[in-house]
Amino acid sequence: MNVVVLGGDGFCGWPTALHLSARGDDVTIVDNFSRRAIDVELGVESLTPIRPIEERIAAWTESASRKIDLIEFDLAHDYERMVDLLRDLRPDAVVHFAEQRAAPYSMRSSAAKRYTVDNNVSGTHNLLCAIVESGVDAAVVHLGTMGVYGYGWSGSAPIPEGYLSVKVPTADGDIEREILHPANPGSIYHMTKTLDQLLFSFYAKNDGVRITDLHQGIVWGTETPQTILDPRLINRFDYDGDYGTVLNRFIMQAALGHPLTVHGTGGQTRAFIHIRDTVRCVGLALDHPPQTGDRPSVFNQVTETHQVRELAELVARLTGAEIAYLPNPRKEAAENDLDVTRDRFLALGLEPTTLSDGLLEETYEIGRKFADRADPSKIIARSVWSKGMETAPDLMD
Ligand code: NAD
Ligand code: USQ
Repeated sequence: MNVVVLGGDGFCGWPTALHLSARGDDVTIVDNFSRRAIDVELGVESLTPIRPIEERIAAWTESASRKIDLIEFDLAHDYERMVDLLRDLRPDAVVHFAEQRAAPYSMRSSAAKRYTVDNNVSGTHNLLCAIVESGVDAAVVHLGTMGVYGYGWSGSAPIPEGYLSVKVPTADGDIEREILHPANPGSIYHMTKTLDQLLFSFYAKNDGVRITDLHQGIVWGTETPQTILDPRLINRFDYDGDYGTVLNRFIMQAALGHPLTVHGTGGQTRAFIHIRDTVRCVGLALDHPPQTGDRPSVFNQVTETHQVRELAELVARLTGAEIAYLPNPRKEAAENDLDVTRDRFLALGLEPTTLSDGLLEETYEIGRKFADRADPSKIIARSVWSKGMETAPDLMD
């Protein structure tokens, strides 16, 4: 399969590009390296020493005797480059990771809010519009988020895969319909993903674009069978207060001897998936695209759910770390139920990797190996959801 990976230099995009290349797909990465630029803006670096993209790609060719092509442009602003790329490469599919993906970053300032909306919504729209203009029938696989459903809206009712069955009252009795699950975003970032969903519905209906939207949970871990083949292939590991996600942060904090930073009571329940399963799921989605005229196909890309407090206790038990209960910089429910339907990937043969599979230790070892690269002053989350909200002081020099 000929596949373009938009955002292929990122945390999920890089290992996915390698996975697809390893299974025989012809891969072209597109990226504008905005994520690397945001690291510079925030004065932080990946915990792992990621190499420049050219060096990564050269190392892959040496390790696997496989070629990956690279094209640099900004999906949100270089529309003609996207049209030209589709016409030149005529890909079978485009995997779309190229968005600003951190909820705290999206809330840190007016500039970051506006950048996130502009980048994410324009990028997604440019891709869809370019597919129509080019006339190339490339299937789209987009990385969306579980956060489009929000947390706690439907209580303990299971969250369906994208569409909710409802009864619409009419004068002649109820009619049954399936609608997009109500959007209930908890940050500007999550809101952009709910806007993406509307763009997908329209372009599938109006232009017959074939779209799969993967509502992914929080990705943890860092390595995949391909990224461990050579140190130059190592994947990104974000740990800072804006980009670090909760489980990888707890594991890294334990490795550093930093208390585990639970926001509030830690009663928040979230969905998780290991990076090894992220790349497999994208491969499965590419192999099972919808037909022209179908509504967007939605998968919940999740393998397990956990409460934040329970994760902190697990990491503390395994490592002896202390737990710190801190003021929550976000506006979110202190406690929520989360029952996620995840039948579609299981039906396609996904064998889920779970926390119990020994990979916590693997991630902890990476945390220990690179602990001296961490800047403890970047750990506490300081982007607040509205002005004046309290944040914690640094807990370590
Ligand atoms: P990331 O920031 O590491 O990677 C995104 C990549 O896209 C970066 O390399 C960035 O430079 C590039 N990019 C951003 N805007 C671009 C543009 N306008 N033009 C070209 N390239 C651009 O993020 P990630 O963690 O790999 O996430 C990838 C996707 O998966 C995102 O859409 C995110 O919303 C989704 N997702 C991530 C997680 C997670 O836990 N990391 C969970 C659920 C969903
Ligand atoms: N949290 C802590 N302590 C921390 C960090 C986070 O208690 O040190 C809490 C947060 O308050 C939140 C939960 O952990 O309640 C999850 O936070 P997170 O930063 O791990 O995840 P989130 O902001 O939801 O975003 C991440 C990715 C995003 C993706 C999303 C999937 O950055 O790209 O869309 O996970 S989901 O959560 O399913 O919406």
